[in-house]
Amino acid sequence: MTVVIVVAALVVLGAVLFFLVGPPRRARHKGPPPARLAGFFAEAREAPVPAEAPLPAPPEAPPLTRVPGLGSRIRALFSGGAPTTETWKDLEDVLVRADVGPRVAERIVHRVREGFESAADPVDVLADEIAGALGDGTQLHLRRGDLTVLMVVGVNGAGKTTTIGKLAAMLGREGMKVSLANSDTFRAAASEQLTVWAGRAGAHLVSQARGADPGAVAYDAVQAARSRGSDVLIVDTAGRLHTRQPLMDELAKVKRVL
Ligand SMILES: Nc1nc2c(ncn2[C@@H]2O[C@H](COP(=O)(O)OP(=O)(O)O)[C@@H](O)[C@H]2O)c(=O)[nH]1
Ligand SMILES: [Mg+2]
Repeated sequence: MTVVIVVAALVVLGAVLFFLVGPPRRARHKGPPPARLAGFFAEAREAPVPAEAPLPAPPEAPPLTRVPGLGSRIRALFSGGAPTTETWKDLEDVLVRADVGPRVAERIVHRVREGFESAADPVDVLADEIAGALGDGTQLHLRRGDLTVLMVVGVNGAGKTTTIGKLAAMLGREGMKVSLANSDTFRAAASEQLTVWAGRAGAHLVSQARGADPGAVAYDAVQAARSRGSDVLIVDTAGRLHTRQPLMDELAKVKRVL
């Protein structure tokens, strides 16, 4: 009871004060700043802007050194006159370092050694032998007037995307209409990389956001390639090791979808 009376009294007192004094004032200023502040602003505007301190010079970059290509390394081996046993061993070593399997490297060097004449360019001789070692199984078996789909698979960094760029350029030069599909939806910037290659080769690209289903990209790409009347569709895939079964199953799915 006492509490109710006290609360009622406080409410009445508050209402009376409100009518007598008005609402509480807020410390808000409208209009121009008071004279002392105006002087401060004027001074600040006229003060010279301090010159920017010069940035410290960037550290000296080390000079770019060009790694000699395979051809120049091989010519260097043969520059000292007639090849010795050491030269042939070094040549085998150069090939193995360039990812040629040891057995194939040995076979190639053996063949080059057999037919080598001192006047010949070792790089030309080697190129012929390597082409021979690759065999004739590189026909693309394209079906003219119909869509041929090439699906490119392999381990990471093997050169799938780069090779697709080269294939697209080559087929384009042969007068074929080429479409590319980016079913590598895993690697960062894979789409950007293939976009650059498609642009260079004048090919049409089908791509989706990173993380999309690679099978869905492949499906869309076939539809798009058909409706554009493309002769060839080259499908890029994310690199994987053949020992990773779930990743191999994913490839099998993309192939089924295609
Ligand atoms: N020198 C050289 N580098 C290559 C060749 N093919 C690919 N590369 C490089 O190898 C790296 C991996 O190639 P990429 O095509 O992205 O491999 P992917 O992961 O199989 O698609 C890139 O830096 C390419 O520039 C080639 O024929 N010669
Ligand atoms: Mg790639």
